[in-house]
Amino acid sequence: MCCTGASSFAKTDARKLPFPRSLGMFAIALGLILSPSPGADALGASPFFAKLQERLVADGLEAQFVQTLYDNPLVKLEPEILAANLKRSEAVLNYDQFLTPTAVGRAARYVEQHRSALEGAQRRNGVPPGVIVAILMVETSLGEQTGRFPIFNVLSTMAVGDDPQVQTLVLESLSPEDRKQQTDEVISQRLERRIARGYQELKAFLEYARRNQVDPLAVRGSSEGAIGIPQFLPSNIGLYGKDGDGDGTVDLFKHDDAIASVASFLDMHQWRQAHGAKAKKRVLLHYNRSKYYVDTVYALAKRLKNRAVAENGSQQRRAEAASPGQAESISAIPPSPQH
Ligand SMILES: [Ca+2]
Repeated sequence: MCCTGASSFAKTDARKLPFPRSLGMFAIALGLILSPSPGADALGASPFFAKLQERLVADGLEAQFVQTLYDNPLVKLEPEILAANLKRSEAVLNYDQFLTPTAVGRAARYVEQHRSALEGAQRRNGVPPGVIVAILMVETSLGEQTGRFPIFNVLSTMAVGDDPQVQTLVLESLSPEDRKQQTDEVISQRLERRIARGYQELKAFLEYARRNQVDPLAVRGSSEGAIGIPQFLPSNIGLYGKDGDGDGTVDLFKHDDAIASVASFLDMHQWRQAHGAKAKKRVLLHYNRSKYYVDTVYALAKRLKNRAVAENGSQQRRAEAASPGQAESISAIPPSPQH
């Protein structure tokens, strides 16, 4: 389910671009100017990405690296993916699925399996395990659904989204029904936000790939460009990504790194300074601006905490029954099984 789609750090400082107020009129005008518009079989890298490559090199990326990437036949424009994001309505997504007994049970087992990383993150960043795990659950079902889209193509398409031909292709990918569900104004704003962050995220992604010896063409993620178990946008990997397993690289497809990175993100957004549900939820809003998302993460974290407390209580009672008067207080997380 990958980050409930629209999740994942939707926060960006959207650079305001001149954009038509009426997409309908805009599309008609473009159709007249550009007819016939490029078809689906003309979506190879060239010529859409030519200026983009120049810009990346001018901004410091190695020319040979950039050229080799864009020469690869796997690289292409993906207007359908960009269009799909414009028609999604997060309000109708089913967040209840994360609060079922089955989901809570899975999350609780995840806490057990990754206890060491979670406790380390709590020590370093003050973020409780339940909160981290709740985020990973809602983002990617604990790493099971990290996204199937080729990130390099997605971000490259966003980065050239201010090209009128690209915008036409994106709009043509929306069905009349899609167009009816929202006003042109809303569609326009959604597209504008993605265009505004496209280049910055692409550049951050390539820098991340270089730094961590990752093949950019091999990375798959969400249709919004978010990556890994915690669904970080690339610009956030550099800011908040942490090497949780100590292997020298940040790999958000690894659980230890994902856990450490979520804790780092929340810590740097003042989790420890936030007191009470309202303040904590305000911090979570930095992770995802959706109220539904935040309420769900908070509720799941609370259930995990209550469950851990209940388990502790029953363990303590068993210990007291076995050795009356000897039981000691234990942490909110039940102790590890002995191997
Ligand atoms: Ca690592």
